[in-house]
Amino acid sequence: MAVDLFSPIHLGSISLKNRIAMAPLTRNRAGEGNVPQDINVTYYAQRASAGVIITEATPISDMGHGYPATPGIHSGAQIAGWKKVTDAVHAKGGKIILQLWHVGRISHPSLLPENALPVAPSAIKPAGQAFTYQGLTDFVQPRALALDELPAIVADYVQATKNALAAGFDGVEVHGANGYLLDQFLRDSTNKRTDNYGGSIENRARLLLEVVKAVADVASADRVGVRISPLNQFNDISDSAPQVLFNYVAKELSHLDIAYLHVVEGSMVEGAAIDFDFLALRKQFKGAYIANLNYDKATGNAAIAEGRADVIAYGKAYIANPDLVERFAQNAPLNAADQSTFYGGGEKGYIDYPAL
Ligand code: 8OZ
Repeated sequence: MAVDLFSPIHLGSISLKNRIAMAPLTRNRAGEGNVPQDINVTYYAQRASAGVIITEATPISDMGHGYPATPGIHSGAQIAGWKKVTDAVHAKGGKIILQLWHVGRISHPSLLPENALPVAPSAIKPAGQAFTYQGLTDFVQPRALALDELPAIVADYVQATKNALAAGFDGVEVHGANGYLLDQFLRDSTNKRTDNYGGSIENRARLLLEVVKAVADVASADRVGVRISPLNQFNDISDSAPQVLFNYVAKELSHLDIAYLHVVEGSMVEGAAIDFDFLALRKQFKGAYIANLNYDKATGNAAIAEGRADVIAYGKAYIANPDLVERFAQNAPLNAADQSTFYGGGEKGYIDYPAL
C-alpha cells in the first residue's frame, strides 16, 4: 500500500502512529513564573491523536525569553508543569517533543532579568517591535555575545534538555529557525562576527552544530530534531546564499545522526519569493524530513507519496482542530482559526474549538 499521512513511521527511536505532526505554536498562555498550567495540559491532551506534538517554542534560560507568558524549561516549577502535559499526552497514546528556544535579539529588556539587553551574534537592531507586557515596543540594539560566553549558551541547551527528559518528553527539537538566536548566527544579515563563529558558512553554522551535538550527547541523537527556515524573513532576517548555507547545515546535521530535520519551506512574511530547492536540501540529510508551511491534506499526502517529506507539520489547522487526524481521516470540514485569539488570553480560542 502507498504511504500517506496515516502510515506509521519512526523519527529516530520515537514511533509515530501517523505522519501528522502538530507544529510548534506560540500561544502565550503560560501561568505565573512562565509555568505550564492546567489549560496548557488540556490543550495538548486534546491534540494527542497527532503522530507527534512539537510543543510551542520553550525558552531554555531567563535570557532566552522574548515574549510574554511563554512556558520555560529552566525552573523546577516549569519542569513539574510540563510533566503534567507529557503525562496527559502519553495517557492518550500520544508522543510529544519539546522545542528548545533562545530568542537572541528578538526580545526586550522588560522581558529579561534586571532589564538586561538582549544578546545576539552581532549588535544589530531588528526592524520592528517586540511584544512586551506593556504592548508593542520598538526593538533595541542587542549586545553582541563575547566568544567566551558561548559555552554557557551551549550549557543552557544541555541543562534544558536534561530538564525536558525529566519532564517526560519523548525528544527535543532545537529551534534553529525563524530569526531567533541560532538562526541569527546562521544567516549573514545578522551575523557580522569576525571570530570562529562568523564569516564563512562553516563558522556561522558552528554554534548550531555545537548545540545539537551537546544536546544529542545527553538526549541520544535518535531523540533529537532540528528546525530550520532557509527562506523565512520573519524577525527581519535573511541570507545572501541560503541554498549553500542550509545544504551545508543539513549535511552536517546528518553526520550527527539526529532523528529528523524540520523545515519551514517558505517565508511567514509576504514578499519576495526566493528560489530554493528543498529536495536538494533534503537529499543532504539521511534522517526523517518534516515539512511545514501551508500544507493541507492533499498536498501533505502528495509530498509523502512523492518522497519529498516523511511527516507533515500542521500549525494553524491544529490551533482550530484538536481532532485534525480524525477530520482528515473522515474528510470532514475543518474549523476556521480565529486570529484574534492566537497569542495570549485564556480558554477562548485555545481549548474551546470543538471536536467532531
Ligand atoms: C509567532 C509569534 C511568536 C513566536 C516562531 C516562536 O516563529 C515563534 C513565534 C511565532 O518560531
